[in-house]
Amino acid sequence: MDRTIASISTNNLGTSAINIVRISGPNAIEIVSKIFSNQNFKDAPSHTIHYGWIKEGEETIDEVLVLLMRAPKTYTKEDMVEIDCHGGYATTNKILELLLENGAELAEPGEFTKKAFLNGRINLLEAESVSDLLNAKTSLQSKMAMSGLTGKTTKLIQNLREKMVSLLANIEVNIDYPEYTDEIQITKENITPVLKEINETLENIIKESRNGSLIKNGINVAIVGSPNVGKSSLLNTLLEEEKAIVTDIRGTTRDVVEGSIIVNGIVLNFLDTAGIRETEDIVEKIGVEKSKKLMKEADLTILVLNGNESLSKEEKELIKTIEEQEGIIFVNKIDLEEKIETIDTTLPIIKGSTKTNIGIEGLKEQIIDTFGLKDMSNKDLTYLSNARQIALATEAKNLITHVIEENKKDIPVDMLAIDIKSAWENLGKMIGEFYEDELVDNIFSKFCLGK
Ligand SMILES: Nc1nc2c(ncn2[C@@H]2O[C@H](COP(=O)(O)OP(=O)(O)OP(=O)(O)O)[C@@H](O)[C@H]2O)c(=O)[nH]1
Ligand SMILES: [Mg+2]
Repeated sequence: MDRTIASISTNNLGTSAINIVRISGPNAIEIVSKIFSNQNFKDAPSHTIHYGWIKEGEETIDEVLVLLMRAPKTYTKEDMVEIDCHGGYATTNKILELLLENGAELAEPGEFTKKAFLNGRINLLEAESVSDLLNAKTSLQSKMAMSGLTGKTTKLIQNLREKMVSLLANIEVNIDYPEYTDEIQITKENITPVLKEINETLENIIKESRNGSLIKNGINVAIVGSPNVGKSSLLNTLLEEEKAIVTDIRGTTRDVVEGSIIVNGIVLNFLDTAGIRETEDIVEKIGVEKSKKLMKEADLTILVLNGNESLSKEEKELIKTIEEQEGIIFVNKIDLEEKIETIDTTLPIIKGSTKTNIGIEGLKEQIIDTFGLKDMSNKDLTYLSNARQIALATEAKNLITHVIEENKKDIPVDMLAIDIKSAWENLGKMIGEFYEDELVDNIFSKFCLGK
C-alpha cells in the first residue's frame, strides 16, 4: 500500500471558488515540492499552510495554498498534502496532471478512505459511515452516519465481542481441566444468562436498524385503490406539485408516477399507481398488475377510498390483503356527501379530501407513526446502516440462539464454543477485523473519487 495517490477531492464539474487536489503516500511531499514555488514547505513542521504558485517549468499555473500534513496524524496515516487552488476546471485538472506526471498515481474511488482503513485509522463500520455521510441528504441521515463514524456503533459491537471472548475463556478452562466436572456444570449454567443478554442486545440492534434503513433509504409508500378515487390527486397534494395527471376519467393513471417529500427528516417516496379493477384494456391491465406488485414491495400502502361511494367487492378484498402488511386507509372526498359504510378493519383510517386539503397532515403523521419514527432527532441513532452489517448481526444472533438451545441439552461444553466463536467472528467481520480483499474493494468502490 505504498502507492502515492492523487485526486481532485472537490466536485469539479462546474466552477467553484476553490478546489482541492489531494495527494497521499510516501512521496507526496517530494512530488508536490517539484511543482510548488515555495520550497520552504518541504522541511516545514506538520499541519502548516504554505502560500505560493504551482509551476510547470517556468510557466505559472495557479496561485495556491498548500496544506502540509505529515504521517501519522492524517486521514490516511500517510504523508498528505492538499493543494487549495482556484476553482476553474482547467486549472484544477492541470494541477492533478502535473502531480501524476511527477510520480503520483491517480486514486481510485474511495482509495483515500481505503488507506485509512488498511492503515488502521478507521474500521470498516466507520468507513461505511464515511460513505453514508457523503451521501446524506437529510440531517437525520448525517446524524446516523456520524454515530457510526464516531465509533458509537463500534463500541456496542466491541462490547458484545468482549462478552463472547470471556465466555470462550471460561469454556476453555473446562476443556483444559476436564476432571473438574462440577466446574463444567457451573459453566453451563452460568453462560446461559450471558448468552441471553448478548442475544437481546443483538435482537435490539437488528430491530432498531430497520429504522436505520428507513432513515437512510426513505420509506416507499404505494398509493393504491380503485380508479377515480383520487390517488393521483393525493400524490399531487402530498408533493404540492401537479406531478400526476388528474381527470374524472376512470383509468387515467397507467404507469407509476413517483415523487418524494421529507417529513420529520425522513424521506417519503410516494408511488401513485393505476386504479385496480378488472379490465380488458391491455395497457391498463399491465398497469393494474404493476400496482399489485408495487403494493407487495412497498414499505407501506395507502389505500385510497372514495367516501362518496359505498365499498366495492374489490376494495373489501384489497383491505384484507393490506391488513397483512403495513397500511393506512385514506377515505377521500369527504367534502362530498358521505356514502361509504363503516369499515371493519385493523388498519388506521384517516378521512380527508385532496380538494379541500383536509387530512393530509394527519396522513403524513400517521405514516411516520406507523414506523415509530417520531421525534427521531432527539434519539440516539446507533444503528447498523446497511444490509451487510445487518446480515452479519442476524447470523451472529442465530448462532447464539442455537447455543442457548443446545446448552439446555446434554451437549459437551466445548461443542458450544464453536458456535460462540463463529458469532464472535461474524461481529469481527462487521468492523473489518476479518475481511476479504474482494469485500473491501467492493465497499470502497462505491465511494466517489477523491475520498
Ligand atoms: N370532490 C372531490 N373530488 C376529488 C377529490 N380528490 C379527487 N377528486 C376528483 O376525482 C377525480 C379523479 O381523481 P384522480 O386523482 O385522477 O383519481 P385516481 O384515483 O388517480 O384515478 P385513476 O388514475 O383513474 O385510477 C378527479 O376529477 C378529481 O378532481 C376530493 O377530495 N374531492
Ligand atoms: Mg390516477
